[in-house]
Order: sequence, then C-alpha cells, then structure tokens
Amino acid sequence: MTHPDIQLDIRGNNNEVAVIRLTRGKKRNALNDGLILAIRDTFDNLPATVRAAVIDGEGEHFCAGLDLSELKERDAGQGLHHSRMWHAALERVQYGPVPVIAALHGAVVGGGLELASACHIRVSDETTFYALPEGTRGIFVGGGGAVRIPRLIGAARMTDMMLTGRVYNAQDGERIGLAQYLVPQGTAFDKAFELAKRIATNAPLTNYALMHALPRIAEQPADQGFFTEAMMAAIAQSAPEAKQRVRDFLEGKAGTKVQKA
Ligand code: 1HE
Repeated sequence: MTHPDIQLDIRGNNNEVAVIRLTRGKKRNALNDGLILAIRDTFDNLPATVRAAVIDGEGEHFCAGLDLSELKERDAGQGLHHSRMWHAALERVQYGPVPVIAALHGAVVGGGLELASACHIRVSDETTFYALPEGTRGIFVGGGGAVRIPRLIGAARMTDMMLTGRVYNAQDGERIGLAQYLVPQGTAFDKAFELAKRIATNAPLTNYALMHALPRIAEQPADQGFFTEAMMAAIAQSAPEAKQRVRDFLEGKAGTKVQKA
C-alpha cells in the first residue's frame, strides 16, 4: 500500500500517532483519483497501535482541491460515480478508526476544504485561506462539501462563497468556524501533532463516541438524541478504563484536574 503522492509515518513512543502527508506539492496537492483512493486505503490500513492521526500537505499549500486536469469529458453517470468515490474515501476519514486533525496552511480550496471538513479538528496557520472555486469553474462540490461545510459555517456562508468566489483568510476562517485553532505561520503541524498526542491518551471508547455517536446524535430530533446519548453514556461509563480514570481523580492523582486555559 504505497502511493508516490502520500506518505504515512507512524510516530510517538507507542506508535500512537499516524502522520499522513500529501506529497504532491508540485501540483499543490491537487487530488487526482489515485490520491483519493490512496487516502481511502491509508485510513483503511492504519496500524492497530494508532490512536490519532494528523493530515497535512507538502509545500506552500494544504490542498488545491480536485485535480482539474482529470475533469475531462465525464458523462453524468461517470460524474456520479466519481463523486461517490470521493464520498467513500472521505467517509473513511470522518468515520474511520481514529480522530483526525488537519494541519492547514496556504490554500484549502475546493476539494481541499472538503477533505479538511471531513477531519475532526482543523488547525490553521496565518497563511491559510479558504475558497470554493467550484462556483466560478461552473461545477458543484462533489466530495461531501454540501453536507459537511454548512454544518461548520451554515448554508448561507457556503452559498456566498460559491456564488461570489469569496475567499476567507485565516482569521476570518477561524472566526466563522472553518478551523478551531489559528496558530502562527509554520506551526500548524506542531500544534496538530501536540493535539494528536493528547487525543491518543483518551479512553478509546470516548474517542469512538465523539467520532461516531456525537455527529449522529447532533442530527437526531432532540427526543431521539437524548435517548442515544444515554445509551452511549452508559456504554462509555461501564468501561473499566473509565472507572479507573474517575478513581484516579477522586484519589487526587497528579494531572487529573482540569486546568484553567
Ligand atoms: C493544479 C491544481 C488543480 C494547481 N488541479 N492542477 N481547485 C481550484 O480551482 C484551485 C486551482 N488552483 C489554484 O487556484 C492555485 O494553483 C493555488 C491558489 C492553489 C496555488 O497557486 P500557486 O501560484 O502557488 O500555484 P500554481 O502556479 O497555480 O500551480 C502550480 C502547479 O499546480 C501548476 O502546474 P504546472 O504544471 O504549470 O506547474 C498548476 O496547474 C497545478 N495545479 N492546482 C490541477 N486543482 C470532489 S469535487 C471537488 C471540486 C473542486 O475541488 S473544484 C476546485 C479545484
């Protein structure tokens, strides 16, 4: 499972963090079919030791979106299957085995923003900018953006981005919710890696609940959501690891107190 445009590096004392890097910097990490399938395969085959992942891009930009040179003369059926291929790959990112942190810099545009929005946390640096040039290229999003991006910033802002070609800079992107963190230029990867190491220390069932239960609960009617929440809470609390962690706090063990930010 190797692809020339993607690099997988397993780091941490217990091999608990996967660093996945798009290495197609010459083409601004534009996503051709091979690279989309390689992303899918990478998330499908992470080693069992991995508890969190970071994804970033080589060069000046995180990702320039769909490789436009492949957007030739697809008919409607081929276009449908192409979009569904992206959906399948990015589904492995969002609902894969571990939380994924995107380390963003430079262009996060089109399918690049769709990839970033499939991740669980986005860390941007000051060079980051966001756009959906599909609108001006006469196409539409096809990599899950119509579902995921309105959930981050609302349909009205996404409509504006696509109708007008509006570009959000790093500050405004963080303000509207495209990223949860904004850090100095050149430090997005370090921050993302630090977060990944911390996330890797959580109880695996808590991380699983956050990845797989929370987004579903958030979409349920309140009555069903409360019920699903109760089921998930009961399962998580019953894990021996949860009981141990609560005991550690009650016994005043070092490092278990919430610290002021
Ligand atoms: C590409 C792509 C690409 C760069 N497909 N080859 N995405 C877009 O519409 C964004 C298109 N790209 C850009 O606007 C700019 O390239 C950037 C702002 C990202 C970066 O600018 P810059 O000046 O650093 O790089 P560049 O000179 O424009 O590009 C360097 C090379 O990368 C150049 O190739 P070269 O052979 O001439 O060196 C570019 O052609 C190539 N390149 N971006 C193919 N996207 C599931 S549906 C999703 C739908 C979409 O994502 S649509 C939005 C597509």
